Amino acid sequence: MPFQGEGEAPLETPLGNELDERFYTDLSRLTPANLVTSARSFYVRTGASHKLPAARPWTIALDGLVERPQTLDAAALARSAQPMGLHLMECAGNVRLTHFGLLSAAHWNGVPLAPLVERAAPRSPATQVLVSGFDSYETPSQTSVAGADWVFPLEAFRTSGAFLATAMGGETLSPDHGAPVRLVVPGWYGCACIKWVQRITLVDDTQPSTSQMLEFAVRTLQNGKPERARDFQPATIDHAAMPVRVEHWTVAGETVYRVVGLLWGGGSQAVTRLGIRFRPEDDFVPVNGFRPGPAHLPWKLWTHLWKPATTGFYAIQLAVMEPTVSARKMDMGLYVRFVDLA
Ligand SMILES: Nc1nc2c(c(=O)[nH]1)N[C@H]1C(S)=C(S)[C@@H](COP(=O)(O)O)O[C@H]1N2
Ligand SMILES: [Mo]
Repeated sequence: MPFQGEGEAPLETPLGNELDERFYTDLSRLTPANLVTSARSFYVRTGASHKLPAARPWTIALDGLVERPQTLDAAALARSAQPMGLHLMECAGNVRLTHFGLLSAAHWNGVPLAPLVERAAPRSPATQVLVSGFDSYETPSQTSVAGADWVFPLEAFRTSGAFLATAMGGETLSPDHGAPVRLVVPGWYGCACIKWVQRITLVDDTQPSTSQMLEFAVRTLQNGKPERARDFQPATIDHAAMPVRVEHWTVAGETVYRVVGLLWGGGSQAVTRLGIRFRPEDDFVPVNGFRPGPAHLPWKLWTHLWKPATTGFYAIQLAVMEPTVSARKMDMGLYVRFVDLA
């Protein structure tokens, strides 16, 4: 069944240029046996700049409030890169109008960032790290603000397992995904996962928020637009769930619908009860094919057999039926999807 009200943007097709380049992943094809997005299907939000210096060698300055400034060589990082696991990325601006296609999960190779920062020996006033990427384009953007820098609390790299990635899906990073080196911060929105990393600077509490942080303040659910980076909440992804496909079956002459969906976000916090409803005035009922597990990293599929009483227009919404779980965007209705059973 097609989802209604999701715009005309084609999936898995390169669209636009440079800062306005987009590529939307087709999530409807996910199956339990294939939960990994291939490198060529992985979403793109911002393509490689035409001005991107094809600098060989590419180096990353690691300096600021440190005892031992470092110069990281991208080729050396790629040689020492290790498998970092299967991690999901989601754009904080992932919306219904583009089929929620700014969401993908892949295997990454890279180098953990926390030990690299340790090696530079941060000096006492350093409390935060500014990661800066190349972000200058030939074509002015219609929708985005240039500048790609994010400021992280020092301990965030350790707790999140952040790494400098040099490969995705077993392939060297493509230009559009941030070659030669990009940041991946597991559990954080994509806006913090800076591509084309050029500089890593240790800074103190007075560091102002960057244009990228301010651009994404609303979409990462900040309290206003804090002037200082230290007043930003971690841009982590809450629990979220949505249907990715509604299947229509005829079984022994009877019409049955099967809703297949994703559950993701929430770090390593497990979900034991997932609810679903088909009309805003209904109560949530347990998803009948949901198998609670210890964790659902980075994402997991669920199914729900549905026998609607009548034809009509339905709004499918999910909820975590546990009061201690934070699922703000899902609870705001941002992931509701519509089907029309004519
Ligand atoms: N230098 C730079 N890095 C960037 C961006 C950007 O515009 N410039 N966009 C960010 C956003 S908003 C997202 S969602 C992710 C997307 O990464 P992907 O295109 O590889 O999926 O990259 C992030 N890193
Ligand atoms: Mo994003």
